[in-house]
Amino acid sequence: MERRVILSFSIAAIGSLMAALVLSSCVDYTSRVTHEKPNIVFMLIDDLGWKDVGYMGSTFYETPTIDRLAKQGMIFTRAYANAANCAPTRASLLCGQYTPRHGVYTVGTSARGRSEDRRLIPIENSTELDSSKATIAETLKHAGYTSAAIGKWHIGQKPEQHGFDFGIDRDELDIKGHFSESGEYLTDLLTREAINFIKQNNPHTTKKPFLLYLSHHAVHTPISAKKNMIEAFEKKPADGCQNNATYAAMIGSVDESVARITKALEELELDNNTLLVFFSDNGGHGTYTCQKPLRGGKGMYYEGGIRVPMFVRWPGKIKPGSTCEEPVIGTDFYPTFLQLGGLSAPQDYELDGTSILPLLKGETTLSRESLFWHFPCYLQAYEGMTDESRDPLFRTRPVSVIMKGDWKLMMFHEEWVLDGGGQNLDKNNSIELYNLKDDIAEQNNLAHLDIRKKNELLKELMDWQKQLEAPIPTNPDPEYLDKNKRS
Ligand SMILES: [Ca+2]
Repeated sequence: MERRVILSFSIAAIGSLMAALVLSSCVDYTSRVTHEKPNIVFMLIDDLGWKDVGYMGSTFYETPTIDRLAKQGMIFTRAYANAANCAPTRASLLCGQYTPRHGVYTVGTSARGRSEDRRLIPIENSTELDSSKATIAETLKHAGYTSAAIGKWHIGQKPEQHGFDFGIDRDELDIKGHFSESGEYLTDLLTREAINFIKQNNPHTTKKPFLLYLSHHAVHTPISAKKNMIEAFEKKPADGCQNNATYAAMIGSVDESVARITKALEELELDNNTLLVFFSDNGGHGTYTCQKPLRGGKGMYYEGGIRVPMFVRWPGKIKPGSTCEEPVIGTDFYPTFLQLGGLSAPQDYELDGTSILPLLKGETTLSRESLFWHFPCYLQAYEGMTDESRDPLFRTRPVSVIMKGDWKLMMFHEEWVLDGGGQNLDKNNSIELYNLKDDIAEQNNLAHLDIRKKNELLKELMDWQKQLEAPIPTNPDPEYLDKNKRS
């Protein structure tokens, strides 16, 4: 990859300056391709659960615009985040690689919870995406794209140091919780900034397509929303496990954001050449929402933690009212966007995803067979959590996962060590195997019943771990041993 050019700039001066800089260096290229390359608006919602939108079946939350746009495009029923919490999903999404390649496995420390409860020493976590990684923004520059990352970043450094032309992070704004000093709601503020970016980089003027990565802090904790919206939901009867009026109001503001962005695109006559992706970085928070029938929520590698709502809208290109049931994952966006930009895969940079463009054009399957997750860390349980972890202390312990068609195998490393690296034939239940088609709620572990399928998936998972040199936690935690000696 060519190294990126890092530019310092003031927000006010950027539009014309950047356009002039890039146009002067590659006028022929950009003028030739502007009309072929779509703009990309990627809306990433924080912690939005699989069932947290109307089109996925929620009746308590209200998302009229999201529902309408989803039905104008393609709804993905099996979209997955690359991890069950924020930072690793974002790192994978932006650099196009599975977690073992970049080492951002979790948020902060990999050793959450009490040391005496952790059987193994977890693998150390990187809290920053290494600058050697080429983000999608950096690579799309080669196709003439102008890019902005607005909102939650969460993977160290700044967006501008990772190839984005513009970046606006909450750290640069005077924000407490979800409100600015002047009382503006953060979701509204970020939307306003996003619309400013679109206007200042209008491709009709710049002759350059844009990538807008709008990464909302909603609906992450603290659960906090606009008063009038909360009051509207307080009057509404609960729907089973979805009943929090403030959380519903946060989702309502996300819907307003989608509406404002789409309206701006329409007013600027950009909507027909803009691909809009709606996605979440992990499953819903187990204390505030739920996504039944899926098991668990944020932080777990059961479906409730990693399966997320997703739709793609691209007027005139995607058949309205389409639904896609093929499993797709965050790392698929990178190669998809490369293809939209007319770029081939970089020669010396591994991409772990597969372009979903064939699906958007109406194919029903991809040639890719399996998806993988690797989380060699601990995440402590939440206070008051109602979801089904494996134990009351942790949302998850170290785990690796493979998904192949309807099958999903989870390898739990603590028990795997107890099983002598597989020598004890899964005596300690180190392996869980589910058929998601028959058992979407992951209630029936088939690891002891379908040995052939278990062995097939386990071998493929371990081959993948070797291929990516995924670090596996195997060293015992001395404090755990000490506690168990005493008791
Ligand atoms: Ca998140």
